[in-house]
Amino acid sequence: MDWVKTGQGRRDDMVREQLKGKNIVITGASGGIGAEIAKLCAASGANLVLLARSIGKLQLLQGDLQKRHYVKVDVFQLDVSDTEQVQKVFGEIFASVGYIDILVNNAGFGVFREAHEVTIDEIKGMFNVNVVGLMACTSMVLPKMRERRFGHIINIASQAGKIATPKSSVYSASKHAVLGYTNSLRMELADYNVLVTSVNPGPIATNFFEIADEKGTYVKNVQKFMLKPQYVAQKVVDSMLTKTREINLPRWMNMGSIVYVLFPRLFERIGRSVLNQK
Ligand code: NJP
Repeated sequence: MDWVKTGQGRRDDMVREQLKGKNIVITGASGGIGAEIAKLCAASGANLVLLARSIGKLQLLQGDLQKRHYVKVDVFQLDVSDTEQVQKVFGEIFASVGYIDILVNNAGFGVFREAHEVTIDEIKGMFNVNVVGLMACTSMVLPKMRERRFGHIINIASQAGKIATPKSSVYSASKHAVLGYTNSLRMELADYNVLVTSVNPGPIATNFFEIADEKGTYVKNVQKFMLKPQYVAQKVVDSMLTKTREINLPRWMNMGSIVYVLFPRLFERIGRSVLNQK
């Protein structure tokens, strides 16, 4: 009985209806936010293409989603930092599904250490995955999305792309790059009806910190305001095929970035110790 549904209930139905039968590609779908986004999209009747290096985890998720939701789920092993592999895999994706409606660039990782402690290989690793990989996957979908004048590119960036904090110089730089790219892309694609959204979360309870936070200091310090991956995923899915410029979570954290832009010197002076949680 639709007439008794709340505003939220009606919105959920609309999202579900919009995503039904759409082809959605998610990078880094073997765990964390990516896997949660995949579950919600499958529940909405979307066809999925799931990408990550851990093919075994992808196959488990594929089996589960197909059984629960009767949707088509393709999985491909892909290291997004290998640009030749990106071209090959996207060729196979187009051969399998024809076109892509939504690309979620989610694959990424961070290493939280002071700049002088990060190795050159780690610097290259973060930029090759978080930045070059994201751009390479985007390049693969752009020609068809522009031609069809339809599509949505969702880039998982970070609040670290807006406020750089101690011990995250390289990760933060990589996410600043993602935001710069995303903002330009949005303007380039505005006349082609292709939507572009950035997602800027604060800390989320995922395996991300197994690599990022070797000593567990950060996780301990920010435990009380860690976001649940299911919550972040729901916000991402709610934004699909809508003109959402940015998703900032939690909202209060984004206020910090606004104050930072307005009063950078003061913010760094006062905020340095508060921001030094790693
Ligand atoms: O992390 P995690 P999240 N090629 O570790 C994949 C951003 N973020 O879900 O390849 C392809 O559970 C990896 O798969 P696998 C963050 O920067 C997070 O939290 O099999 N895929 C796995 O599926 C990232 O962009 C927080 O190992 C690669 C996935 O990426 C996104 O959220 C806060 C890959 C990572 O899952 C998802 O991270 C924030 C590669 N080379 C932004 N390398 C947070 N958690 O606090 C990794 O602001 N993956």
